[in-house]
Amino acid sequence: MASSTIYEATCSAPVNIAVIKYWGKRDTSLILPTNDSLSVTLDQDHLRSVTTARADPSFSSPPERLWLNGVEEEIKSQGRMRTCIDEMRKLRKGLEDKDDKLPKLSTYGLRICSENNFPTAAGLASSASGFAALIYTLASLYELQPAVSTSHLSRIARQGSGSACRSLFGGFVAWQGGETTDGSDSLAVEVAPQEHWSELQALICVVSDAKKGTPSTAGMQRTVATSPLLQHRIREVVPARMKDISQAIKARDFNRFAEITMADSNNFHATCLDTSPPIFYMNDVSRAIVQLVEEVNRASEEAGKGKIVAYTYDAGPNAVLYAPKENVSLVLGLIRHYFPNADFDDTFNLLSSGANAS
Ligand code: 2P0
Repeated sequence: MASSTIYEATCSAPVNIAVIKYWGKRDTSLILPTNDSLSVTLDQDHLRSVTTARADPSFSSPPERLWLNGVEEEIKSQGRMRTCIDEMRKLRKGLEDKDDKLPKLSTYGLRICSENNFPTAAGLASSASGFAALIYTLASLYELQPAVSTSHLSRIARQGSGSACRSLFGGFVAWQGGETTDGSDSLAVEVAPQEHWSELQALICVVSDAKKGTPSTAGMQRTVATSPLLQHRIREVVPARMKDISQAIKARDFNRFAEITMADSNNFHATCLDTSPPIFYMNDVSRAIVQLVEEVNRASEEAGKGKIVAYTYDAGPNAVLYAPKENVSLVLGLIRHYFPNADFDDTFNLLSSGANAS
């Protein structure tokens, strides 16, 4: 029967910034990590990917096409995008097999458009929000929820980009690395929703918007292959920190949260330096921000108060600062005072409630 129904969905997903870092894969094709990680999902108004997908039986040759920020991208046959689309189709087919009345969307072609509301070159995690938005949009188009849980969807987003699995949830999110070889237990879970600790805010200081020297995917496997320190990180450092930071988040204990966040950023960058040849992501400005934060915190602690602010750095020189709302104007003032010539995007972001339909 010919149908005039349009099958289309638009959803968005936010960026997440890890406080316990993912760095290393034990399986590079399924994207299974060498350690658990934990992140904070940022406010969607500032940093998000928005994806629209349409399914139509007339879409053919090729059945799927994709545009990223207005430019058409090839969907490679062995690529991550292909895997994500195929896995989502399988889930839809499962529903269609159980219910004869459902339109056979799993047999239709797809047109997908995705845009970021932030510059991809800013060194921010566009692959995380991008794949999370793709998976959430296809889940909405295929009406997979509630039959398929968000954690189940995160297993598929993970196969697009590891950190993407964490962007399906808002607030505080753990990626449980899992132990199986098929990846069935490698998924994201919510540690606490955004409302749990809404006073916590994030400031992104874009130190450089140049494209990073060593891409994460290649860099992390060089670390796996050559860094003795990574083995210590995987076995000793991360398991204890995952427990400690989860407790700090549940107790809204900023002092402990800040201590663990900064220690893990430094441990991650130490493993990069321990890689052969070494990988340098932070630069002189990044290190100056570390010194400023350490000094501000020391002065506050000497005055009998707790830490004011925490830093963390991903695979690039840009600083992400976390601070309770009451400290935000002080931190902004200090940053502007000590870096008067820097053109930082110093908007404080609220935390986000996760992927959602637009
Ligand atoms: C993280 N990063 O936990 C860590 C911290 C960068 C430093 O996840 O190969 O883009 O696509 O799984 O997720 C960056 O790595 O790598 C990353 P793939 P991804 O956020």
